[in-house]
Amino acid sequence: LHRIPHPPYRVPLLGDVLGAGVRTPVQDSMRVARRLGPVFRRKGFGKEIVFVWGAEQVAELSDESRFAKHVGLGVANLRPVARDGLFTAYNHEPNWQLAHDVLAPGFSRSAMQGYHPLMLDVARGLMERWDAGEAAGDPVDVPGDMTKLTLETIARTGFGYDFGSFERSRPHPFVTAMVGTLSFAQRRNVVPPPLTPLLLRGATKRNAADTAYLNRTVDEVIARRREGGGGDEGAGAGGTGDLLDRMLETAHPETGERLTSDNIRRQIITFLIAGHETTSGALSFALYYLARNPQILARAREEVDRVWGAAPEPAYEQVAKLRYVRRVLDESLRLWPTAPAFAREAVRDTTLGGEHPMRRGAWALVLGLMLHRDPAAWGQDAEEFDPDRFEPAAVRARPAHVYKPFGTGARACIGRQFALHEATLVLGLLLRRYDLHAEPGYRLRVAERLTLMPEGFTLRLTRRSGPG
Ligand code: MNH
Repeated sequence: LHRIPHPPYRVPLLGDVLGAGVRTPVQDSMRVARRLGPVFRRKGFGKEIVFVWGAEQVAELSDESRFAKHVGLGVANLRPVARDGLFTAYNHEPNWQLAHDVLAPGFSRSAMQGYHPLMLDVARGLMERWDAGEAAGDPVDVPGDMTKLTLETIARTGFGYDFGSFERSRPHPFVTAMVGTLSFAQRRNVVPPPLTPLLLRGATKRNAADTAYLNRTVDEVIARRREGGGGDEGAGAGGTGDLLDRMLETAHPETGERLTSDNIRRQIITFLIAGHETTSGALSFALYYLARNPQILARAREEVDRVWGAAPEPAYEQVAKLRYVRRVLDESLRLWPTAPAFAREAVRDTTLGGEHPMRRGAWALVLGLMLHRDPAAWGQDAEEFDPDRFEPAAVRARPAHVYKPFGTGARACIGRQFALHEATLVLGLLLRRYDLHAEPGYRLRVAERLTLMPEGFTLRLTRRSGPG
């Protein structure tokens, strides 16, 4: 450990707090990373964290024979809410494999085809709202509205549940409670445990209320499905039903085991949380970059017009054909991976980069946000937004393991295709229908609440003349 560089001014107890913002720990780490290089450590309140972002070292940490997911920091702080749900389960917990196997078919191509009409329906709901607002000339709150959209999408496709987000002027209380538990989890990372009762007393109480509210909502979702019987308002297509049907009705194909009702509750909360914040941020950053780069926007829109033609609504197959729109998303997730870091632990004694010995169980945080900006992998212009980096030839020319917005290995994101289909569809629909006008004075500020989000980002939208 002593070989790993750390910031120069260390204060007893407080550690490397100088220059550390409580609200932006991830972005602070970017600055430290640039100063200290591909492997460094930071200490806060007695906790020492090793950060890794060099392409070579991350490639090693991606080797599943030596490393696995580590449930720590923000992920661990979600345990009280999500317990052994897919995202927060420890590798050794039997419910991980069980739930993974039961739910994996819910993310297959054919399942996605079933979700497509519902995703379209949710997007229509957003555009109706925006059309009405256009008449009034109101700018739209992009992250706020994207969050409504992605929450509605996962709730309706996954569980046949409608939060009515677009009909509300304020976020649904579920969202408020969820954001509450997320920010609480993040704040617990930066407050030393002995001081938690003192500094976070009110917050701890509020968190308990938030958690209770999340549980109640989820019980209601399950009760409605049980009352309603088959859940035929779910994804429908093919008769396989949605994620909730799968969890209630499917036994493991080999062992015959089923998920317990408490575990189903954990999975629903997990999917409602994991299934929308990050996608909402990805859409918001993509819209930010599109609005700022007229040539890129023109190219993306030209593709939408060409691929979708005069069809009133795109068919499932027409979404994956938006290759350039997809690259805009990939590039947005490169510069701002909305899940900016993930943790890896050694599964046996090993040495990282030939110089850092790690015992079994020792862990490090992969700072994807910086990996994605490593000039050694991405070139000297790594800080610039350029979707052409994701042209197939350019991708082939880069080393593996330099792009990890969805994590890595067995515990990588199960919702990746879901998120990409949803986000590409929505960007296509919006590009076809609206001209985007950014506030001239807006400078990107990134808010952190475990995930990243462009803060205070608004757009004025006008209906485009022509198709759409
Ligand atoms: Mn998602 C795991 C990023 C969308 C459900 N997700 C992960 C991980 C990352 C991630 C990174 C791995 C975390 C870790 O190693 O600790 N996820 C994203 C991003 C988007 C996203 C950037 C959108 C963009 N995720 C989604 C969607 C869903 C979803 C949509 C559900 C519909 N994600 C999950 C689940 C896991 C996960 C569940 C945990 C998988 C596992 O451990 O088996």
